Amino acid sequence: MTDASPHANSPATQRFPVVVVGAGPAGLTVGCVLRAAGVDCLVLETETREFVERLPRAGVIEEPAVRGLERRGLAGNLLERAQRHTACEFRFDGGRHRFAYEELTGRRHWVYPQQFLVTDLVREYADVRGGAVRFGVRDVRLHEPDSDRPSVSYVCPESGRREVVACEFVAGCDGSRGVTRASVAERAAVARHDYGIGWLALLAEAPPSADRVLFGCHPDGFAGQMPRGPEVTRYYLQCPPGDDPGNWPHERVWTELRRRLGAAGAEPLTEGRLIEKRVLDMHDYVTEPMAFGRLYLAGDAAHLVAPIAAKGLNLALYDAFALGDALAARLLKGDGTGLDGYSASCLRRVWDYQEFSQWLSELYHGSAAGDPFRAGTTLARLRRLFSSPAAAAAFAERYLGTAERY
Ligand code: RFL
Repeated sequence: MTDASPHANSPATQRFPVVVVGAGPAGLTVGCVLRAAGVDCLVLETETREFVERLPRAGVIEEPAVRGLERRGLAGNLLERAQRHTACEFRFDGGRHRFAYEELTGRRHWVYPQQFLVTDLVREYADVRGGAVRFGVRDVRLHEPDSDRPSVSYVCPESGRREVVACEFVAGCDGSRGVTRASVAERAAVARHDYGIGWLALLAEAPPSADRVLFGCHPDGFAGQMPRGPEVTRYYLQCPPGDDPGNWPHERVWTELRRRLGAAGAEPLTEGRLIEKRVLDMHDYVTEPMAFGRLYLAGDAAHLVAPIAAKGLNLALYDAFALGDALAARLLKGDGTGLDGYSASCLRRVWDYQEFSQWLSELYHGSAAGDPFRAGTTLARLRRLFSSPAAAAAFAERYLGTAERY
């Protein structure tokens, strides 16, 4: 919500150069970058610390994002503990097709569950770099983000009182359901894309069935396996959008996974208890611009990219690096060039990644579209990845990430 004035008569009770709304990967990274530069900021988060540190979502991190974290002193545990992946495997037409992307790009994917990264970032921000953070706040509101003196208010969970924080800049990092994006809804242009496809997102208490990511492009629908660690594995099954996870009991899930990931010579799937089962409707959006007065949006607050290409966390981190650096330059040196160019340069990267996600969606789902023509072109696209070095190189480049171009 945007209110014209924070509190009719009461003065702001706290003052920070930057208020960061949201303690996800984007908000915590902005906070860490600012603290490292010596800029004070306050992070506001509606959930508890325990909740954000346990939320399992992403797991695949691109090499440029890892290097970006490393340069900012944020990759210690990740470098020590993450799995390095050098290849993935497509399964289609009854066969297994290994795609060795490291050989083509010299790059790897890093597999590190998002909740581990968030845990590292919270610790670094709050416990090591001494950043201020309030967890469990309620009813966050933005006030006058277009003015020179914006403020943010929230209801304190302990006292139940509304607290007001005066600031110079607001970083809107509160994800797809946050208040910062909603506060500019009337002024923003929002481009949306709905794939008309659902994914049943599963976490199985079982070691991975293969040490690489598997993509099953099957006439019955897409299936995927993404290793997350020695004891937990993520699986996906294409399903109708809005499907009820209750329609997917244990036996049905494993039967479908075996069918869609089945291929000659494939190792059997390692079954385990399903500890998460939720249906994600595949959709994207992009909010333009990403800057409104002194409010700067980052991560899912600005753009959502369906998990098809595993890019959302990566985009959130690239935004956060750029925003943290730009805010520090503006506040410490009076250099506003980074902030001026922030929205346009992030959006070029976001659209590039959205286009890849859309392209990849056809590769994953075209065989099951119920349209023999699309099934035929999808199979041709899949075969081309393994017969044309140019097509393989183009895919590998985008799969591994093109972020440094922007
Ligand atoms: P987040 O992580 O949603 O964090 C936003 C934070 O803001 C808080 N919040 C508020 N705080 C204060 N005031 C309010 N009014 C607030 N409203 C909300 C929330 O509680 C939360 O703590 O956004 P951020 O930081 O932009 O990070 C984005 C990523 O989390 C997201 O893009 C990825 O998880 C997407 N994604 C994947 N991305 C990848 O790069 N690789 C993957 O392999 C990958 N797998 C996935 C995914 C997303 C998934 N789901 C659940 C949609 C797998 C799944 C299943």
